Amino acid sequence: MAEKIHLTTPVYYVNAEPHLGHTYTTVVVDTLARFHRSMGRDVFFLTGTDEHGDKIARASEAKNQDPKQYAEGVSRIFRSTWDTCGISYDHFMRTTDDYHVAFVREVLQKVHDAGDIYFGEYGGRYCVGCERFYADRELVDGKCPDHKTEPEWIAEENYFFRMSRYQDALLAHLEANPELITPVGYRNEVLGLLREPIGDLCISRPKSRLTWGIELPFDDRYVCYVWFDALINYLSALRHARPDDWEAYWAGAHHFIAKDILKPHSVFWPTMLMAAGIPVYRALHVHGYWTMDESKISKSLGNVIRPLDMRERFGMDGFRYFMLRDMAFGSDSSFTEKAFVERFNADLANGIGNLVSRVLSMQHKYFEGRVQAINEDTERVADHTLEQAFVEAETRAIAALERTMPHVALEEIWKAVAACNKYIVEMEPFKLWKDDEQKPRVGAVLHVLCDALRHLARLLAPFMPETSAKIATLLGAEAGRLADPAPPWRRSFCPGHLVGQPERLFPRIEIEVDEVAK
Ligand code: ME8
Repeated sequence: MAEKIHLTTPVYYVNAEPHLGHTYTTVVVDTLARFHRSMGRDVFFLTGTDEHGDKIARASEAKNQDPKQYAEGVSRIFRSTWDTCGISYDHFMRTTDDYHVAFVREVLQKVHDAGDIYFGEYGGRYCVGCERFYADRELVDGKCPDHKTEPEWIAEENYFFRMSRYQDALLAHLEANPELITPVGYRNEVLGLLREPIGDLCISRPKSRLTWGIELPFDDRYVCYVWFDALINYLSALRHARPDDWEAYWAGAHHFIAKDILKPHSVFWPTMLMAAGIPVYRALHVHGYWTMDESKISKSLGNVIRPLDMRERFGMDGFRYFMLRDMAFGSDSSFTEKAFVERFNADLANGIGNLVSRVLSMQHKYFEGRVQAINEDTERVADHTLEQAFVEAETRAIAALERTMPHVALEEIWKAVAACNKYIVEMEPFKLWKDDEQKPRVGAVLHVLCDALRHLARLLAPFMPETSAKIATLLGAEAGRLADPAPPWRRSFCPGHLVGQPERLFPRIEIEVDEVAK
């Protein structure tokens, strides 16, 4: 039976529309979902929206709307953005969905019955942007490091989850599972957090202060803290959509987040799971921030890049390529239009775009678009060297994707693109064509190049699905699956096969550097 795997993005807050940061996480998970499917694995790709809590209540007030109606509107924008961008999610969940609300209450009751939830008083500094209390040592000049605002002092009676009870078990679990949190820098950060007492977690908000939340099943004067509610989405949606075999998917649960929400995912969530008697997720993959002018791109700071604008201006695949290639998964990356345009022109317009159109042009110019035969007389060692470059690129790209390093996978694939260009320069088909006796060799060179393009389409499929399909269509060939055994790509065309007319896949972006450098 196919291996089951559950891939998740965070559920995004509906206090504003999707930007580059959300799009990056979603596109990484989409790329991996396509990759795992191509390896024959059974994927459940979950995304959605986080709709309760102070932050949303305040955002809806500012718009003079009731929170339900407000959340509905923005959630729809997230969903339709992902649809327009071609994101291949299997389920879009909303934390206001009935099945989720019911399951959160079930978990709360279970943990309460087990004695892990108690009533007490607490005062602390609370950042509404982050929806969490901050310890003084976590603040920078008395302000939240992300939102650059001073947290409010809040003191009240509340319910608490006995998180501290699971601290030792969490540490032991992390030590026994070196791949639980990657890249390793974030694992070390969590090990650091676990060296200090983690304390207990306040999991309620009195209705006198906030009504927009899930009511506690054991005290109707309170609603559930939004993080306790939101984290459970990863399970509630899976159980709802895959009721018969959710446990098999859960055993392969991989969460993808940025470092802003490391603590809730690495400390709150696994201890909640332990208290509920559910195994901890398989892996947490943490990436860095997209920044602009040194600041994190965020809705509250207003320095926003909209995915639909980028798609409209440069095409979705160009935008996907830039995000996946430019950010080393785990590190921060700064976004400038200049960097975008330079990479687009170098790697896409001059890189694969040019390669595809060159090969198809020569095929049409010399052979009226018909692929020629290769035989012992027309075959050369260089053909095998090029084949080898693709076999290596594939092996390395697969290994990089298995380790959640899409930037490395693309780097490897572009080495194969470079190998094609080198092959053309060395074979000099335009010169050979002048010698009648060499014409069959020109046919063989172009056949090898068409095979290479077909293979390139296969390799690009998870990263740039439209481009992959386009190249395959131009070649009149199926892109095929990445994990096809022993790439059957050499001499894959019958002699006489007609390929399409050359097209410019990625027209160069002509914008003055000064204009885009802003
Ligand atoms: O935190 N760079 O939702 P959110 C990279 N609802 N990624 C970024 C980013 C940036 N500048 N800005 C946002 C929440 N992201 C909670 C999550 S999950 C149970 C609850 C991405 O709308 C990144 O994935 O603030 C980050 O972790 C997430 O959006 C935060 O989205």
